Amino acid sequence: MRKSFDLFFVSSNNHKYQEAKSILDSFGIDLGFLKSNLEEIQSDSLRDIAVVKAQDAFSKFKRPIVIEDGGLFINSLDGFPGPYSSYVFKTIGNKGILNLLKKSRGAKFVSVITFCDDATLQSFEGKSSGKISEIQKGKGWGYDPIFIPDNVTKTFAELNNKNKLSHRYKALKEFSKWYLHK
Ligand code: ITT
Repeated sequence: MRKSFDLFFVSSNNHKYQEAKSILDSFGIDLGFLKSNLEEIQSDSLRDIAVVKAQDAFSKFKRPIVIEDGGLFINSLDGFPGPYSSYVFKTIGNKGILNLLKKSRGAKFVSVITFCDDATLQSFEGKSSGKISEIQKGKGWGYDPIFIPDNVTKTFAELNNKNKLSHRYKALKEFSKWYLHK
């Protein structure tokens, strides 16, 4: 029998879903997956992008959903690629980012999780600060092989506890606190 869920993660990115599911599992929330390419407006604000994505997802599926918009913000590049992370990863990728960086390597990942149902629209944010590595290390998705979070020496791709300290973990933790008491 097919399992039914009260809450769905809508995304084109299965990696993000797997991480969100494992994080929400730890808070006792069961998360289903609806794979979809959502509308992404051009904006400097992750929250504005997330809200439009959430409204698009809710209008498509008419069920309680969460979506995420996030990205990698590199300090010495004034926050680039930020909201354009998805596009930049597909074009210049990690190799291109490493070539752009000469000295200052500080960066942060930001995640905005937005919940939407027929009555509520609510966003939650999580940040993970750290730096960009000299070379790619570990086998992970996206920017994981070049991002070293604060207080550790390994990249996200090399860590086995990324889901306990990531930007996504922090945003989903805030979401869970709210969702479980709503
Ligand atoms: P959806 O919009 O369909 O959910 P997406 O992959 O386009 O999927 P985002 O717009 O949130 O998702 O993209 C941000 C990009 O930033 C993502 O494609 C990755 O390249 C990168 N990224 C975000 N969080 C990451 C993480 O935890 N580890 C590695 N890369 C990450």
